[in-house]
Amino acid sequence: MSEGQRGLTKMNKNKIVNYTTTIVPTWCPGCGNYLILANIINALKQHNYQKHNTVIVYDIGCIGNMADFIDTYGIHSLHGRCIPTAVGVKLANPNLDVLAIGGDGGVYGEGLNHLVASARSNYPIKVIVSNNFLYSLTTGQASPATPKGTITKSTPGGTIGEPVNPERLLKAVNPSVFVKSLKASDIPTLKTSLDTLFKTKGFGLLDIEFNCVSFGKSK
Ligand SMILES: Cc1ncc(C[n+]2csc(CCOP(=O)(O)OP(=O)(O)O)c2C)c(N)n1
Ligand code: SF4
Ligand SMILES: [Mg+2]
Repeated sequence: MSEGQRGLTKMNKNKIVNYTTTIVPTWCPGCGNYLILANIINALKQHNYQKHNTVIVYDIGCIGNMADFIDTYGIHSLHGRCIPTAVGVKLANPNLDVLAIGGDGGVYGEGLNHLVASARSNYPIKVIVSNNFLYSLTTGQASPATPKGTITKSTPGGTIGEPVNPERLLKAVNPSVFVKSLKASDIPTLKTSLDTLFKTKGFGLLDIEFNCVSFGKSK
């Protein structure tokens, strides 16, 4: 590392970096994504992530809109494709800090095989799932995370299959990865789990659950 680079690193450590943009989120009032956003920004600060060295790849959906609210490098990718895009970024430049942020529909549905493949290969990316148990941006169809028997617009007779369990799934394909499911409203656990995720050297996934206040069962 050159003298100049060392100076830059020292300077960044000593100042509080503001990771927020000026764009106001349009999520519904009370949406759990606000909690997830605030705590990701805290984790970026606490772990001294540098904007020029951080790439966040977003999936599609309500959660994908987070691409507008965090001021690092970012890619708003395709539905189900945040993980392979993030893996590609990391392989192209292993020095970058790379996160993938998606919904349950994208990560456990359209992108499930990408999730399994990247966990098996232990690619060093951090995956954060905003799990609202539904396809919410498209107004509330069932996703692979929807609890069995739930009546939705796309399942008038109730969902048939068991929901994907990310902890059991990923531990089965690679016991060494960090994977944890938690409720977004459990703020102490959310903070400590994000801390663990950010310290994880290999592949890690945090599944953060909340009920969609507009299309979820709490309505
Ligand atoms: C390849 C592809 N398939 C389907 C869609 C339509 N689509 C847009 S958002 C969405 C649901 C997103 O659900 P989820 O990933 O859980 O995110 P949420 O909106 O719940 O945050 C779907 C099916 C799309 N944009 N691209
Ligand atoms: S539809 Fe649901 S997930 Fe989407 S912004 Fe509104 S409350 Fe949040
Ligand atoms: Mg969803």
